[in-house]
Amino acid sequence: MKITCLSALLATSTALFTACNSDSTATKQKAAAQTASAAQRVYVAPGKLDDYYAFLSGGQSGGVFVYGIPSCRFIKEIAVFEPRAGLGYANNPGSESYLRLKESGPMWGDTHHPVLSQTNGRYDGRWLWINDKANGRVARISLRTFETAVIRKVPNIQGAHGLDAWLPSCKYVYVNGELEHDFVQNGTDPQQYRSVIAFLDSESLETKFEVMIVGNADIASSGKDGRYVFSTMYNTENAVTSEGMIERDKDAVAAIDVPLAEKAVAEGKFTRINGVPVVKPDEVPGVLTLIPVPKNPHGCNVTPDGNYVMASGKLSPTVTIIDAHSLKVVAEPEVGLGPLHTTFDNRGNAYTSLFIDSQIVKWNIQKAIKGDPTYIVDRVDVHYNVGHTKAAGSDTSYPSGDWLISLNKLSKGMYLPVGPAMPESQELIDISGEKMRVIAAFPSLSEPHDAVFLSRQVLADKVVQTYEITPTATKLGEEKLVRNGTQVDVYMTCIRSKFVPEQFEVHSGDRVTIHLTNVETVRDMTHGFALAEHGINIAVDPGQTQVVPFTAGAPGTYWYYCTWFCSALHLEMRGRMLVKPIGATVSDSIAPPTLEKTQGGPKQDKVSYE
Ligand code: RUQ
Ligand code: CUA
Ligand code: CA
Repeated sequence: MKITCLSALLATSTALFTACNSDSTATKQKAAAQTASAAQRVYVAPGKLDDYYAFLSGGQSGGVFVYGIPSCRFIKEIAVFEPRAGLGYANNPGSESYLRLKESGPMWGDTHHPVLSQTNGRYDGRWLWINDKANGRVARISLRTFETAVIRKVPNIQGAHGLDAWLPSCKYVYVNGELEHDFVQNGTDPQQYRSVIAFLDSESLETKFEVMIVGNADIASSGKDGRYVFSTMYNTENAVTSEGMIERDKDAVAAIDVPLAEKAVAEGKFTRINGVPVVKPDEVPGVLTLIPVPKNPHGCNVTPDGNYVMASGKLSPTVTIIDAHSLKVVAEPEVGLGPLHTTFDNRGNAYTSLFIDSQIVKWNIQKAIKGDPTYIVDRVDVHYNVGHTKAAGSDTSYPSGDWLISLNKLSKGMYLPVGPAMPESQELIDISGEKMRVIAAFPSLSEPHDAVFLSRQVLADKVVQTYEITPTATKLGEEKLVRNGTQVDVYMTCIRSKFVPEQFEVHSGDRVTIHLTNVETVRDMTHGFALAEHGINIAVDPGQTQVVPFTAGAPGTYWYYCTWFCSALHLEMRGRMLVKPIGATVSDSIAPPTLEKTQGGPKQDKVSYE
């Protein structure tokens, strides 16, 4: 309509102009009413809570973004595979988060697929798993604290891509190796290239076993009855060039019979490679079934009832519907150009993202299976080039059917121009009615791939107010300095608005370890500890103890101060590390200097207000 109006105006035809103008009054009124009702749908008054958490993967930002839905308000970034100095995460060599990340691989990651834990087909609010495609890792985030709890490197995998939990038990999370290589001989001959689908203990993330495949595994979705897990494969050619990867007319959906793989492992029918039992399908018939689908499929999504797997065509304008029990293809409805991912409501509809068409298409699953030509229900334009799409609860057995998020790769002119690079964009779509309705758009840092919604009710009594005090925590009144040659341990507490101690003495070159416990007992009273000239900045949440080692620099006075604005005396919340020359006498006392002593030095002259 806008375009028509515009061209009419440009044509400067009076007749057209009048027609357009009278038409536009009604149009404007309608648009205003629509805007108002859309605004109402996402309006969450200040202080009121959203209905859902949306966990968006962070892509090359290496973390997870938490948004409130429907308001689309950004709430938190969970740092996972990349240091975040502002959050005191993995930025101080020697701290717990630093060591955990460092031990697992590089200090950055590429997160694609957030997966929530389930019990009895519903989200249970325990954990969120996320993959690092770049460095072959998987992490588990605790939803009690919204912090990374475990990061593990997966052996034999390059390009840890598709991720899902084996349902219904969530005994394993499994991750797909997208990039084939020779992990047996470490050679370069493409003939020897293989990939694996790895099954990790869902809590410890230790790799329990792997199933070897020829070609690659891309996107993952688990069946719901404790038998098969599914993965799309776009490179069954096992090719090493993009032309080679699109040579065949058909690629596949891989179905792995998990109990059969477990049995093979128990019976010793595996080869141990880099410490992991690897099951080879030619030695264990039935463990891997390849279901042919049109070339280079992408998304893989099991329906909430567990009856079908949908493989989105990508290069084919179709979605292949596979019976998740018999593994037979039952239908291949055409949906539009560039189908990537499919998600579900609670009324038997599927929603497929169309990358090339820049649309979400809603279609009825049973109608498509029965060959009823009216299976397409609705289409809506998104802005622009959607990758993943996810409806609330779509991965569970009980989707909610109210909201859907469209994760768009390009935002173009959607937001104020901020240079050649623009933010990623998400759109929130109301799917509660027959017709879809785009309600809001919101930007984010680069680059969310996928998202999951979690109803706030699920976490209502699960998110902790404070960390549990650990046995190694420093208690109020028990602060101390322990010197052992050149190793100095300072056991410190903090509470509004004071560090104890407010001073300690070390020698230049000493290995100093600060053990800082935040003894606050209420939520949200985080304190920071930044140490001048030593590159140290940690954040300590209520109840938490952070340990940070460093080497004391040249002799002098170095202030440490709180980096989180915590109280009216936040700026005064600081203390001194007194570094003495090697060989000088140092005191182990952490008692504050006497008043007499502090007042002994020069003072500012009386302040005049003239
Ligand atoms: S991929 S746009 Cu990593 Cu999830 Cu499909
Ligand atoms: Cu503690 Cu600011
Ligand atoms: Ca192919």
